[in-house]
Amino acid sequence: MPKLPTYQTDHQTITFNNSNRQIQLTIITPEIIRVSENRGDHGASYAIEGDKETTTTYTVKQQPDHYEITTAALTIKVDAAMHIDAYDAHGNPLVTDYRGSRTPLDRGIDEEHKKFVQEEGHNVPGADDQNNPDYFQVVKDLAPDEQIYGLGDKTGYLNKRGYEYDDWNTDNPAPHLENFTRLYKSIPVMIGLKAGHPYGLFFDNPYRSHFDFGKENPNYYFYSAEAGNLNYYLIGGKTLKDIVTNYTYLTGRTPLPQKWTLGYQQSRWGYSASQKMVQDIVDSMHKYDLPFDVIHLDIDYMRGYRVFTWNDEAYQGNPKKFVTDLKATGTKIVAIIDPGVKKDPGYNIYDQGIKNDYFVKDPAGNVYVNQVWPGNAVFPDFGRQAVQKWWGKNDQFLTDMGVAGIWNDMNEPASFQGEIPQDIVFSDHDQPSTHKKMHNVYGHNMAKATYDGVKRATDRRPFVITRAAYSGTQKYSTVWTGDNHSIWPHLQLLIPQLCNLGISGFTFAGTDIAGFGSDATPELLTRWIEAAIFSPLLRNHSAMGTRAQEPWAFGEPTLSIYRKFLKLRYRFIPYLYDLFAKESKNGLPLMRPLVLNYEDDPRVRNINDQYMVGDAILVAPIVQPSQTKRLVYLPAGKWIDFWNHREYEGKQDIVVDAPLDKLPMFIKKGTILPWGAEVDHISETPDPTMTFNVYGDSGSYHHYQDNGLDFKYQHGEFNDYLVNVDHGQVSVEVVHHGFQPYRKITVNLNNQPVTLTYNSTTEHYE
Ligand code: MIG
Repeated sequence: MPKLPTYQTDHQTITFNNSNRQIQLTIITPEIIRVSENRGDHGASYAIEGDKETTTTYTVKQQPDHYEITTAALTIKVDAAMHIDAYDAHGNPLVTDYRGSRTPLDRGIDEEHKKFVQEEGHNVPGADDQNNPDYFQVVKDLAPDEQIYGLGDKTGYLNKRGYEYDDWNTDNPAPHLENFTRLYKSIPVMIGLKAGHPYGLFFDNPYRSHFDFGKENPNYYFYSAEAGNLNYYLIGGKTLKDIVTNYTYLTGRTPLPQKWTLGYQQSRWGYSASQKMVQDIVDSMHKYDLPFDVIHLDIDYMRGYRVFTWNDEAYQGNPKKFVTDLKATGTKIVAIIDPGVKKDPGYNIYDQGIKNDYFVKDPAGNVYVNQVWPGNAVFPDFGRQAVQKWWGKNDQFLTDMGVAGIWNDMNEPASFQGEIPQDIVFSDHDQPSTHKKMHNVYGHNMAKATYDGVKRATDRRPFVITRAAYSGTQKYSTVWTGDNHSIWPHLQLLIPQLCNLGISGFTFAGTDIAGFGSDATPELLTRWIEAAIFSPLLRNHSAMGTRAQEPWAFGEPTLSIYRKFLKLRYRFIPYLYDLFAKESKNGLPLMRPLVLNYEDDPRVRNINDQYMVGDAILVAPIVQPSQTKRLVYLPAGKWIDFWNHREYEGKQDIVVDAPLDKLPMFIKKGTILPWGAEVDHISETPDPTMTFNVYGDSGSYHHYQDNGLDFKYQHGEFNDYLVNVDHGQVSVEVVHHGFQPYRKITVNLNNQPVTLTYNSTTEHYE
């Protein structure tokens, strides 16, 4: 029998040694165990901040042919060959090493073809190049009944099984379809169900890497990386929800946003070239009675695309006045900032960066130049504290103008004259490193710098939107899915894409409504606003030169339908905000795949055209042209049609009518939902009243209220209401009281309103 490795324990780390390898297991919590092998890379994690290890009891047991490391939730077996196998508390296998050797597909590919595939961006052979001396791979068993979710913003379907992906952030303008292996973000987490047993697997290594989920061979899946340490986390839990909660415990959760960020946002590349164009959009929003909160300024507001400048002449010499006046009427401005700094001696940002040595350099020590929007440009070295501080401080140029949020683009980083070479010197936690290592965390570091800068400057909850991201960026920034197109497949894509982002920790996400590139049609625009109406970030954005797609662009009936859905969105903002308050504690996304709520039901394990909002709302949009009826799968329970209140038994497929102006929606029976007042934007003054709708005759619900702006809630300035309905008996309690309560609360019970008034003497609703 082969000899078992020796081992030592040091607190919660167990180090296994044999003649050629040293592998460590670190018990982070009973449900999270890290597996690592030092392969010479150093530098701390970008995804995980602070010490996550909690005091955990565990045992190490020696069996004849393996060791067993056991916590309350997980057992890891380590054998003589250092295979690592993880089981849940009942002995069900979760993540086990594949014992065979890989049998790669013969792709019959010649060199010319390889180059073509690479240029098309469909594949990055580098990440699975077994001839590279730094290459390593982790190959695990794939069960016949196993689904794999997560991985952030990847294209394709909810269940990633059968597909391959790469992590190497890229900006590819071609329509993102299911054969794309990579997009703008690298979020290397798998959330899996193996024979119905949930697990998570997080590979925390920013180098270029590759995932194959049974495409090469249905018996295994593998992860490979071009360099870096072996460093992965095995995550257990009783449910898929526990897995997401544990993963976000590790990498962080989206903090509570300002409430107005949940309002409707209108954008188009080109508006911001003049004050008049922006004003015209604002005026049209008002004229057509469309509720909204934000207008975005794309790159045209700057002087020659120089970041942290404003083309004042196009804004009547006083952009600050413009932004401030808009704010007074309830409209917020979000402005874009790219990382590339125009190479332009005499321009203050360039000069400061050169003087302080803030830009990345080639190995010979010359500042590296590539091209982006301003022409020749240089790139801040965001892996350095001083550079992050400087950048964050520059954001004050915008916040001082009254700009309410910052949109970070091009931070993969994208560049027009070929990709930045791998050996360009980028810092890694202040130590010299390379683009090869820092590429995938560039956007993360930029977003963090922006978040910190805006927080320091405003003391509001920063609203940052980023295109590139790494695991953990959710702590700092909202994301959007980049340059989609006005095509039906991209309307279809938004459901699995936002659901997978959500269970990968990125709950605050959205797609460009009606598509960025290509030309929208009235029907596509209509179905898109319906499908996306619960997407946490709700923004219509398009590329200059494409057909206009503002709500009014196609006249009636598109405008009226669009208006109806925007008004509906605002009614649901209190519910969405409640979900954010919960998410900031448990990491569970707002918009979620059905499998997250009903993992035991095999029917929901790859539903790509329905989603849920929290636990209460099931949404089944129309995502095909000319379709006016569809099949909807209702999972266990009883469901109430939102529009006509008809009740359905779950665990069945039903056919619903969905004419152009209807979004099929079902509310879980027994739910109480807050129902915001009809408003034209989210006001900064507290709502005086609140309404709750009851679906059924019993239920209970926690509702959260605070000022929706700053960090006072962290010092107790919020209310937590408990609304209870028991067979028609209504009660409301303020279980945490730290904010001005609603004067009146109305609970609609089977269309019978019950109104309660706050008695400030007894501090009760009566
Ligand atoms: O190379 O700033 O994804 O939203 O409108 C294109 C112009 C640069 C890409 C972003 C898009 C934005 C556009 N940008």
